[in-house]
Amino acid sequence: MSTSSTARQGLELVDRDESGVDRAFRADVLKGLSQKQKAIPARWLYDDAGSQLFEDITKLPEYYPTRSETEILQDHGEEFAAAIAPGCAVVEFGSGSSVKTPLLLSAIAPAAYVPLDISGDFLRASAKQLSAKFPGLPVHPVEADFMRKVSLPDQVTDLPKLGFFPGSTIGNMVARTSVDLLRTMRDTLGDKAQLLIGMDLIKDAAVLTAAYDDAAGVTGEFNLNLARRINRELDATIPVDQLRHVALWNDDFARIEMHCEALDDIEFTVAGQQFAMAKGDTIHTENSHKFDRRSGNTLLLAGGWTPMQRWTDSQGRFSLILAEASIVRSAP
Ligand code: AVJ
Repeated sequence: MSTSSTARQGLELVDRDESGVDRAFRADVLKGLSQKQKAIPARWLYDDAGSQLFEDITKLPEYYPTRSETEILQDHGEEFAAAIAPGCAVVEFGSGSSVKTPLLLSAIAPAAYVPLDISGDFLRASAKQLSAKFPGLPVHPVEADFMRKVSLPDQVTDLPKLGFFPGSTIGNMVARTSVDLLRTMRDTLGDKAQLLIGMDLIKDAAVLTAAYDDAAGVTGEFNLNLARRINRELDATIPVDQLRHVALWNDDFARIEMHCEALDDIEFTVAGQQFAMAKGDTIHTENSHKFDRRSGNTLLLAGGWTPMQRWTDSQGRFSLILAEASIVRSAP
């Protein structure tokens, strides 16, 4: 897993230069700010401050996805238990939430739980929480980048596998990347596996934009924290008070986009490089794709998964889909 240039910081796999700068972060930021439409991959939103702000977002009145998905997990436990292979290993892509994961584990009583996360710190913290709640359950955390094939612990080799990918995190990726990930998940889990995946649904644009531009301004802070992080970590001079948070609905691509918009003409440096934005220019910081029944099914099929069962919350805002790796061929 580790290469000669990969230093372990705490338990995190981060490649840092002599002065402690995350090389991948710097490369993504410099490349992204050099484009005509400035864009920085959304994964960099989640430093410690960003992860805390996202936690705060999940409690906002406007941000329905977490509550809607939790409602589904609460209300359909018996159906999950009937549809999911008994005695399976639940492999969660991401460290797991303290609310959603226990709901699933209680419902289906699996034989093992395998959280996968690139951040060793989050992984250890959530594995510890889980073990405390489920004392008899074997928990095998794996520190890994799940965008690549992960070799699962020997202890679960002979168990049926259920992948769990809640939160509509799949919606953060453009189609090509999400298809790559779904196929990689299939490689990781095996061709007899099942996958339980959350997908947020297309709905009234006002409801969507409110969820990503809340009245209390928490999502704005989350978005602008990326510029603050660049200033903190990359010796940069972005005038954050000259940027404003924008959330817009892109109907062609069925996604919410987050941008940081310049309130004036501005200039700044990042790691010694000069950048400029004219008033109204934006840095695109996140996509959050939304789905309907058909587009969700099509995405899963393109990624090598056959959708089998689907649940939505009482307000029809969010969906959980159970899919199987074995391809059901309905045409020659
Ligand atoms: C963590 C990707 C599920 O897209 O809804 C929330 C991130 N961004 N508010 C989402 C997010 C702004 C969130 N996900």
